[in-house]
Amino acid sequence: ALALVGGATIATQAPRPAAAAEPLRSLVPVPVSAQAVAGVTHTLSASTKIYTQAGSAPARAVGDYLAGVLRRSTGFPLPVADAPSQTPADGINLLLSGADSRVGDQGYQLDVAAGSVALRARTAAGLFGGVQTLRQLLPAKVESATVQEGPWTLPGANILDYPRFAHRGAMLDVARHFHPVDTVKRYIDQLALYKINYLHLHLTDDQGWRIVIDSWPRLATHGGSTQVGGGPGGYYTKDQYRDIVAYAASRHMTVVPEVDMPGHTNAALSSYAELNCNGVAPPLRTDIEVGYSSLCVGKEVTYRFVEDVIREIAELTPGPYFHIGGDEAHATNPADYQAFMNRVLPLVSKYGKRVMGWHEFVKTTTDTAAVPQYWGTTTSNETVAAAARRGNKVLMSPANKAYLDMKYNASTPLGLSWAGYIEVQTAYDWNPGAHVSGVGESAVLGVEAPLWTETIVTPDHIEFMAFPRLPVIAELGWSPWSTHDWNSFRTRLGAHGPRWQALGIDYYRSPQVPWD
Ligand code: TNX
Repeated sequence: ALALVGGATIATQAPRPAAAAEPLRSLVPVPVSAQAVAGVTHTLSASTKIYTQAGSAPARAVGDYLAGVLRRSTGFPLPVADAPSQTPADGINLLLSGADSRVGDQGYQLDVAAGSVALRARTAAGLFGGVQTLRQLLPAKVESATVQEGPWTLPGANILDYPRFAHRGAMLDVARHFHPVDTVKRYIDQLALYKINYLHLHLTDDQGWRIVIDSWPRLATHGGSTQVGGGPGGYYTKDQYRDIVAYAASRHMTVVPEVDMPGHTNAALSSYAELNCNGVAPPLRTDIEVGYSSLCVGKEVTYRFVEDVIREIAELTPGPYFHIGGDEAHATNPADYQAFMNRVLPLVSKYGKRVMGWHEFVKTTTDTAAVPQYWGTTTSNETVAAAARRGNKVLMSPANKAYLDMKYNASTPLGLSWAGYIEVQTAYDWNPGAHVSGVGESAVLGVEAPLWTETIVTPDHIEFMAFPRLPVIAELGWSPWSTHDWNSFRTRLGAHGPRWQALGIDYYRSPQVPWD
């Protein structure tokens, strides 16, 4: 029902060019280069086989994943076997040799010929990205969970593709409303479609603490016991969290855990009285105020607590980053904020992780390995520009462009609007490599689309806010700036509606997009 909200209908759209219906012209993110091979097609059949690089377990895993996707809708057996040689055999070939060097460690080459489909990359991550492109070259019904009628025809093509930015992320706030493991996995699968390679989990906030910390058990059992609106909340056991991390890894996605501090900590303060400067535990909060809580900077116990938390979460984290939050510390005075970060940032390094944080924190450090995540709404920010001058890489999440929790327009039933309304064109219309003055292309690590969940409760809600804007941010992070063109983009995006429908994704039918 939500998908019907939002105003205009297809009838108000200008007719779309017929050529755009061709899958090769509807890829999101658009590849670096994609040439049609006239007169050539490749049709999958009940005897199609998938061959993967002999001796490579990661390549085999990508082949098994592809087979899993295609078997559901085609009903074909699609056996997966070692590639007999580096010459593509009859069928779909996932090879770790022969790719153009420009593909780097995330890109791929995909050549669709009459006799074979050859996907080549230098890494399994590259093959995985290429598999997402391959899916988009098949009819939308390939995404269906049940067997459909073919034909399953791919257009003849030569594609060379690699990302503009190494880091393309999405954040899910599991603190304001708790989102169980299956919801997170479903979102991971949706993110993978658009070549997102980092999942940032906002694990703690005023309203909830969502992961077990063995040395401080009340964080989860008390701090996780409610959520915005007063519902029962929840938390991940360590095994559940490991399961999320492993599932993300199987989609070539790295989890970035966030423990927000020193502000946004009411759930922790409520769980342990000794963490409060006055020794009194406040009640749990289920409202959506921000900026009122702070860890007690002057107490030693604060740093024992923070070190235990960082150590236990770092142990669950194969990825390089630990996100310390650091935003909206309005209840921590600037000297205390500096003193807190002086103690805490080295703890992240001590446990082998690289610091990421909301951009405010970067004013407290000269460490050029620290990554500020820019969430401001303006195009100048001296703290972030100064960090870029020193050599820090910046992750771009401008709230008025990349925030998936902002309403599309005044009648959007979900979301907030403090950073403005974000219709699809607004989300598309910025250049991550030139958005903040003094933070140029080479200072940008990548982009992230955060989804705060004060108003977001169910998987349907997540999907309605993320689709179609998540693919927008994904394209800004992947595709060369030279391809940036709203009319081309919106037409390509419109072709994805039937794919989302087949996947059961409840998306916002923006009137700005000519939906197929
Ligand atoms: C600001 S953005 C916050 C979050 C809220 C969000 C709602 C940022 C670093 N902090 O605490 O959830 O706005 O849009």
